[in-house]
Amino acid sequence: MLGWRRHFLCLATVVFSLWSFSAFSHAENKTKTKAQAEQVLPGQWQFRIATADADAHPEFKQWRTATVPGHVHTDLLQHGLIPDPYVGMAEDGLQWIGKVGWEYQLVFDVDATTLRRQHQTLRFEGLDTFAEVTLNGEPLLTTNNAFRHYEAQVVGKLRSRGNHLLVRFSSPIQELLPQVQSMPIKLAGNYPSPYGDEPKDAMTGNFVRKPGYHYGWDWGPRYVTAGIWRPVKLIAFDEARIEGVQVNQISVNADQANLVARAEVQVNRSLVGSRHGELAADVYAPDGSLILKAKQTVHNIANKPSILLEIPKPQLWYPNGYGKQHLYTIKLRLLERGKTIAEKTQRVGLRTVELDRREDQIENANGKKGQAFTLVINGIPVFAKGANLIPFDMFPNRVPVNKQRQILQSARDANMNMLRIWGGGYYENDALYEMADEMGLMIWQDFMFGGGVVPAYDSVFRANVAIEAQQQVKRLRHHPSIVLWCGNNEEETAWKDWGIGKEMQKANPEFANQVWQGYRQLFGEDLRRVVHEHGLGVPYWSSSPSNDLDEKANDSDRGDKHYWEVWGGSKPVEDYLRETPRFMSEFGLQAWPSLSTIDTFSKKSEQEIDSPVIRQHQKFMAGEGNQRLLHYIRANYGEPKDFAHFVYLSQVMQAEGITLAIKHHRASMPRTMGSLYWQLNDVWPGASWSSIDYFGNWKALNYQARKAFAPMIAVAENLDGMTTLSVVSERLQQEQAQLRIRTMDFFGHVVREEVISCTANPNTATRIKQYQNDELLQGHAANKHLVLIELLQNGKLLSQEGLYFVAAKDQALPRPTIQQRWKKVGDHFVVSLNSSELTPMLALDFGRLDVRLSDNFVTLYPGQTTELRLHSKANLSQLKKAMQLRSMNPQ
Ligand code: BMA
Repeated sequence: MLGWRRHFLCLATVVFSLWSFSAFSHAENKTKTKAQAEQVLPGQWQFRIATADADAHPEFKQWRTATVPGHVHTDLLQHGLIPDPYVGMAEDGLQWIGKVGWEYQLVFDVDATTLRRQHQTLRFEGLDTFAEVTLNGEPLLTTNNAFRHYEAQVVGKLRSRGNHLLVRFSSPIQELLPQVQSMPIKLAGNYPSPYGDEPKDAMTGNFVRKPGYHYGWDWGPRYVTAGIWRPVKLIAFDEARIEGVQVNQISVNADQANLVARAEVQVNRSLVGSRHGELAADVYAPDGSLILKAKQTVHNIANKPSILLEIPKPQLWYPNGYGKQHLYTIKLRLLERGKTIAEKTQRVGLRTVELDRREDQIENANGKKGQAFTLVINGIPVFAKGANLIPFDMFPNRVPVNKQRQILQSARDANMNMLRIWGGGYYENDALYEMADEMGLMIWQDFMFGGGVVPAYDSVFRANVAIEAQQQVKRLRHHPSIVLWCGNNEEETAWKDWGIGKEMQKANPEFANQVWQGYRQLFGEDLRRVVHEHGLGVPYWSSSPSNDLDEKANDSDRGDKHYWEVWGGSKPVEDYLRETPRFMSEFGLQAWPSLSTIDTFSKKSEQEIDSPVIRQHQKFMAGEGNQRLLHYIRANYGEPKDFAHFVYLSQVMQAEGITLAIKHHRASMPRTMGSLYWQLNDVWPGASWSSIDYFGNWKALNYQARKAFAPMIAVAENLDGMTTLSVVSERLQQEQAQLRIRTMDFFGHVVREEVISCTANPNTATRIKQYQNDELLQGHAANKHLVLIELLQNGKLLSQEGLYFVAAKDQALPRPTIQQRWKKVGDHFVVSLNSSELTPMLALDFGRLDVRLSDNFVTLYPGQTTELRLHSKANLSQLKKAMQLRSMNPQ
């Protein structure tokens, strides 16, 4: 059968993780009042292989301690029962884990107060995936969706000592295989397993509500894991519990915010009826001060009571770069006869969000008009600058909260204001969204679809998804960072543009029709309805890329666009300048991570472009991705001298290619209103499109993206012999600035200089001037000159860009003499670098030393001094000794 993807997954591999294990890192919301209690189940979990599979794997028969929340792979690893899934060649040998069942058990006690409560619920916040749960030998739950939480009433079922909770997971592959194999026509899956654990023509991953990337992706290994991956809680109360707070922002402007806060109350069944009470609200300002107290009589507390809150002169939440990230806290209390019977606190950010999709007058190169795709926050059309976020690990529970923070902070530091949480992973934990709120990173949130055609024609499947969607939207709805909910990743374009729909139509038109109607029902209606009902006004978009079920799915004039002609289609990077969509939500180029990261999974002797270990950490087209990398490296930079040079050039190529596109997108404002490259982070150490590797190290791209995403920049686009100069500004008022344009040789001799005073229009791009390249070069040798374009404001350098007229491999770069001066300033070092010869993309590498650099992959323009700050525990002589320099110049 024809594959779902443009390219196939290859073999896979292994490495060890430097990030420490941690239990569910985010602080649990443990509430305990007189009236209600919520606690993570106490005690030591254990695990073992399922009885039915024990004979084949007797060494896993005995109960061993387990980490909950966690995953079976990490439990096995912790006991030293399997090799590290990221190290060596472990991947093939570990596929059996996904083919067998696993059991988890806990013996726990319950305190007397909880046992006396009239209402007791066990809440499973995440079971991955097909599980049967028993409590004290009695069936409690059956589950089939890793993205849902499940609750079971346990009044009368608990005892004070020795409760036995047993969770039995069956293999998701075994569970679904018979059903999939019996289908006369299969639904196209995503990446077939190269390991034989599942037939290539009967992929099951698209039939299950479980993270799609567990089944392998083109940037990660295949580990079909299982486990209790979110906490298990015991919730107890007597009269009532506020399950959720819903804060509707009725109107928000500079003068006043009108909010309606609603308590979603769960009342003890025996007490349902018209019970009178009061709803009280306390509102705390972003600085923590109590600014409003309100109270209201309630005639029936079970009836979702609500209260109007008016906040004068509200402090709004803004995306990074547009203002502060103010956050209010609202505490709701339910009172009966003056006594608090339930309470809940909710943090909110006040902001308005719209998706402007007006037909407009903006024409494409052929004069055709289109339709906007612009996020408007607090009335400001915001150009979305950012990247796509993938899972941080194959095993989410071992991701420490500081790793999430470091990666999000890196996005913010790179001047990003948006991340797209892509649909092949999982809905992130609360901690991540809280960080995004605090950092002003808008979130484009996909629903978790993106791993093949789903059986949406099946109403049982759709009902399952509807519950999942409702739970997730309700959990996440108050995060001001979430500005868009999107149905799926690439499912519509796969159907319409990749031949999936046409093939099925040929094979069985009736079934094809059913599949497509199911698609329309789920992504066009069901999910839209959930977001409409529970999403507090955040817009819904049926698929990325799409124009929300318009005729065409991946159109440059309407909707969002994934552009993979460069990389996927092997087109030259310059083609980025020919593609000007309304919103670019994916485009990418690969690069290898730094050698210190590669060292974690391969020996030096294995570090060859085509060695088995390196190929296994290159998931694009079964290891062939390195050939694609070479294609791009050779086109512009020539033949790499050795593996280390290949790694360096891959990063240079990625950084230059992606920032070329970013700058083009920004210079195309307001036609283009978003530039999200593929991808921000990594799931394991390997080659990928990421700008930050698995260990948090920045590749050249993250440094360069920071410059390309700076609030005000000059952009020079060189295409077909012409250079177009623009200034892009996201400032909301008009700005005056100067452009200094100097043509110089590689030793800094200026042959042409021009200074232009310019006006940068607010929050858009302003076209300044167009040149024939000859005019800039004035007859001087193209391989020996560059144009240095600098944007200055009141003497301050805002952006600097070197424009070249021939490919790097054809430039006559001199051998540089780089001067270094070191000094210690407070807790860090400063190194000043300069050279009288042009030194492009100078990389400082400190090997295994842990060094945080303020910048890297810098270009030393002739005679100009660049200062870099270094934070490290190493001393000066260690730093100097470890430092290796590499640039584009001949060495
Ligand atoms: C995009 C994504 C991913 C994939 C990436 C690189 O389209 O949606 O599915 O990893 O391409 O091929």
